Parts: sequence; structure tokens; C-alpha cells
Amino acid sequence: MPDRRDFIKKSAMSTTILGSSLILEACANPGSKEQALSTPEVSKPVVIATWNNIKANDAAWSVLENNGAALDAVEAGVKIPEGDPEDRSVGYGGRPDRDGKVTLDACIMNPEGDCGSVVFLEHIKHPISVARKVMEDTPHVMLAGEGALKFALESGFTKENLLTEASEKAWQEWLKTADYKPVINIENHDTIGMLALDDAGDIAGACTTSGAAYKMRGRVGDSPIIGAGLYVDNEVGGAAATGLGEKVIKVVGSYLVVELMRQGNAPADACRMAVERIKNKNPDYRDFQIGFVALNKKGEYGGFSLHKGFGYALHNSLEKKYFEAASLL
Ligand code: SD4
Repeated sequence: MPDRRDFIKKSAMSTTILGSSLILEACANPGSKEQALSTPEVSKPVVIATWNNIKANDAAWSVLENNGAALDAVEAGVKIPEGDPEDRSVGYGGRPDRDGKVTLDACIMNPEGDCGSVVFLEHIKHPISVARKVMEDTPHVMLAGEGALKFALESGFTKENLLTEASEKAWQEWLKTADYKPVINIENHDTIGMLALDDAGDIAGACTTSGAAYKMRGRVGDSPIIGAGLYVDNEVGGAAATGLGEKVIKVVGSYLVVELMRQGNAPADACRMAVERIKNKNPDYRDFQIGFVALNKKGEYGGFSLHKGFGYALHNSLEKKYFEAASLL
């Protein structure tokens, strides 16, 4: 029988071991703090969105709390920033390309793994709804530019001017130097990627953006590329990206996050590993931002970014909150 002295010695030892392993884990895994934010006991429904998209989550939540489908929730959710002229990275009011034209990218995925996408779409306020129609009403996954616009108009969408006075003024100011650097200011963008798990346990996702400000005409980023800006596998979970799209495309970022979750990693850890992959492949990693959010089938969620300043909005039955994500730098 162990005596009391033995017991104290052993428990002191295990506390030390446990303590040091926790410290080691925290050092090796800066995302572990984020991981602790997962609330598996409140598994569903839940919605998570990149950046401080609380209002978008509210719209998604009103679908989810009425037993609505994840697909309807994410479409309703991302339409909020798409229609908001103050949001300079998405839809109406988005920053134009270097020629002063607002061009939009969006995609959507349903729990069956179907997807729809529009790229380089002009004049339509809600590209996400056009992407959904591409998914549901055409034999294709992706429509671009003029063809996407033609399809949108034939589907009943109306042609609008999406360049607001404020965005035009900022573009005119930019033209004075016309200096395009492939640098995304971390305070200055808020593309929305949204993932929802509904009451039936199904996951869907949506992503929509006006892309990098003052990009070359015709440039398409990661956001409408299935696997890059967004990926959903209803057996595992979903992920969405924001930041410099060129870097996300190179590692098929959102697909990578989902595959890392498939291997057993928690959402925040999977996001961190994908960010590390990008950092390791890009010597200029200090000059751009990347952020991922992820949600798994259990309703666990997380996010992670390259630089500080990225966060995500969460809404479940317990809380409605903005989280600052952990970052590598
Ligand atoms: C893009 N990923 O077009 C987008 C930009 C972005 O917030 O995330 N902006 O590269």
C-alpha cells in the first residue's frame, strides 16, 4: 500500500509532468488556446464566419434556430455583407479593380458536396445567390464574367451599379500612385467565409468577396475556388479562408484544413497547420495575411491566422461572440 508520503510525491511528480507537458503543448501548439474554445456539448446548430460578421451570423442563425437548412442559413448570412455598402470587401460597396470596376467572386457548397461558383461577376449585388443557382440549375460548377452575368440576368437578378461614391473616391485617390502591392492590410479586409451546422447535423458553407482591392482586371482570388476559399465535406466538416488569395490557392487551403480534420485534428489545429504550410512555402510570409476558420461535424470550431488581427464570429445556442484567433506571428 502506498503511504501518504509516496502519494504526495507521486502526485507532485504527475502535476509537474502534466504541467510541463501542458506548457510544451502550448509552446508547440499556439492554437491550443483556440481549441479550448470549442464547445462540443453545444454541438448544433452553430454558425461561424470569418471576421467580425456578427450581423451575418444573426441572419444565418434566424434560419438555423427555426430548424432551417445549413445551406439556406449560409446564403442568408453572407447576403448581409454583400448588401452592405459600408463593407468594402464584399458585394455592393466593394473596392473596385484598378480600372474602377467592381468584380465579384463567390461560391457555395451543400452537404451533398455539390458546389456552385461565380467569378469575375459584375453588376449583381448578391453573387452568392447566383452561385447557388449555378449549383442547382445548371450542369456546371463555375460561371465566369460575361457568361455569369448573362445567366444571372436570365435567372431574374437585376443589373446594378455596385461602385459607391466612397469606393470610387478611394479608388481615385489610389490612382494618384497606382501602386499595387500584393500586400493585404490585415485591418483592411473582411471577405466573408461562413460555415453552418444545422439541427439535422448537416454542414454547408459559403464564401463571397470583391477580392483584392485594385487588383488587375480579370484577377480571380481564392474565394470562389472550391477547395481554396471554401470546402465542405459533410462527413468531416468545413473550412473557409480569407487573406491573400494567391497564397491560399497554392496550397488548396480550405481542402487542406478539411483533410487535416479528417486525420483527427481539431479545427483550430487544422487551421494552424495549414497556415504553417503557407508560411513554410512563402519566404515573403511577413508581407501578407491569411486566416482560416473551420467547423467539424461535432460542432467544434476554431480559427487561426498568420498575423495577429484576424478573428471570427460565432453563434450557437450558448453564445454570440467575436473571437480573436491565435496567430503564428
Ligand atoms: C482574395 N481572399 O480575393 C480574398 C481577399 C480577402 O478579405 O480575403 N479579403 O484574395
